[in-house]
Amino acid sequence: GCSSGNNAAPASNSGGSAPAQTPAAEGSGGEITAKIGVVGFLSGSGAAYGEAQKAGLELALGELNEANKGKLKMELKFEDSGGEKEGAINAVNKLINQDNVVAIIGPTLSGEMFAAGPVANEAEVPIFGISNTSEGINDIGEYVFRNSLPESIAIPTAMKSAVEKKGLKKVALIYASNDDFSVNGYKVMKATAEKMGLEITGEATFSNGDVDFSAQLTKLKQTNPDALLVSALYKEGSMVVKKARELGFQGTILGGNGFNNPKVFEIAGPAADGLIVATPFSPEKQDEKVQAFVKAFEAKYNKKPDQFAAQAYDSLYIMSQSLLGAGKADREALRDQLAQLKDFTGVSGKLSFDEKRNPIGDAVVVVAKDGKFVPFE
Ligand code: 1QQ
Repeated sequence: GCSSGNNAAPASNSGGSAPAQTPAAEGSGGEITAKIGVVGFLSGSGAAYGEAQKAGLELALGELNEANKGKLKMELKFEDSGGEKEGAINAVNKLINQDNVVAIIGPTLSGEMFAAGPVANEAEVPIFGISNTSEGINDIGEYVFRNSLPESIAIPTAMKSAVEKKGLKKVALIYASNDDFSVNGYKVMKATAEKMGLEITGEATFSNGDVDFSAQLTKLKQTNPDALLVSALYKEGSMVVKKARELGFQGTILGGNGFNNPKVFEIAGPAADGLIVATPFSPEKQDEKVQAFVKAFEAKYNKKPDQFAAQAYDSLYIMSQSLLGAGKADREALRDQLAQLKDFTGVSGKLSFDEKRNPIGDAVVVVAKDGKFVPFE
């Protein structure tokens, strides 16, 4: 089911309504049509991540197609990966071979990107991770990009802040051992603890899909840590937080990027209070661009955007800027434009890439309080 013709050929007036005597003039150009695929965790245990990403992308799409009228029209084709590597691979294959997209945004999880990124890279289709925070994502290849702030920046920022303000000395770690993102976060937590001279009192693992964490948490609590470091996606992570409090753990709880979603408050309830996380995005930030985004998001969806929505939103602005720079919907030209991205300022902060296309950006540290994240100070 391949479409005919060259991949991602510059699409000009293919609708047939344009008068034949006015081909795209050189220099001024016709309207570029760009079909972009999106692979999201849209169903299953992490569906709130994918939903937030879809919401952010659709908001940006409306704004950009309006602003770019006559120059660029973007289309989004969403595919649900279910948060599975296999699902992500299938989605990427379909978007490339059947839908002939010029680029792909997603997939949601680092593990999915590790599985599906090579497929896009080999096909020379730019693939842009908006929530892939693990180390090694960019090593997949030169068609792989991300604006996701790596855990290697976010977690140390949160830990330093927590150690400083809470005087932590002893920490225990718990993480999902069957999820690439969670394993990477755990490694960063452990390395950071060692670097900071913290004592590690214990370690425990669970699997995504687990619902009972009492055995692990009972054991860890007995090691008497000042803080529990949790590397997990929101569903399991929130249940871990809730159970730890139920078991009477009163110390600090600190988590990774997986907690940056409002589902945490739904699942953990008041037990979420005090949870410390680092994020590149806060809807509270007193910044014109951020507040305009929050306002537009709230008007459209009747809720505040989270980090996943914000990074998705930014990614389409980056695509727009890069496609306009390329002057055509061409995969290679788009890749080159993306690689040149410098000092892009989005709602999730300033973004530029290092020589390996790793994002460089800042994290803010937030703490859960009464059903939302507020600055940790
Ligand atoms: C990753 C993440 C997750 C929290 C995305 C939902 O950061 O998989 O890299």
